[in-house]
Amino acid sequence: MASSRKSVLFVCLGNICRSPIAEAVFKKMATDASVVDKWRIDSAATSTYEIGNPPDHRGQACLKKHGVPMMHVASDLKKKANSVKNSKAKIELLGSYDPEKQLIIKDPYYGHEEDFENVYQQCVRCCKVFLERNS
Ligand code: 6LJ
Repeated sequence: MASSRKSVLFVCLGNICRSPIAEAVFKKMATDASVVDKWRIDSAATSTYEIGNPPDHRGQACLKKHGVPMMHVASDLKKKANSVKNSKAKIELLGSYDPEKQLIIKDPYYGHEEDFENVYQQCVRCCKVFLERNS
């Protein structure tokens, strides 16, 4: 059963802003749709800047406001990739699922609260479509 689970790994630069939000949003949607057990859901960083750190406090505040639980510690994509043997993974932009066609989910690190809200809304729109297409 564990091996027949679908997997999704959300990735961004530091794994403290965008990808933990996407992970938390997707996990909540899958939980609410009672399909969370069918999935492995995680996130990781392309850089080592923030490995071991919790999500950015602005993202934490945003998800708290929307009632989406987020529990994550930044982890390293390269390290994860080395632990996978016969990967059939596809690499895609999460934004390519956006019905509003905002392809790029921009790095909000040097931004403000509203940039995190925009990241959140993009993740909600995209994760919804991604889950529908993979159910
Ligand atoms: C090597 C030089 C860079 C960022 C971020 C930016 C910068 C981040 C960050 C996203 C998540 C030693 C580490 C860049 C976590 C940290 C500050 C610089 C880190 C960059 C460029 C444009 C917009 C945002 N770099 N940390 N140091 N995003």
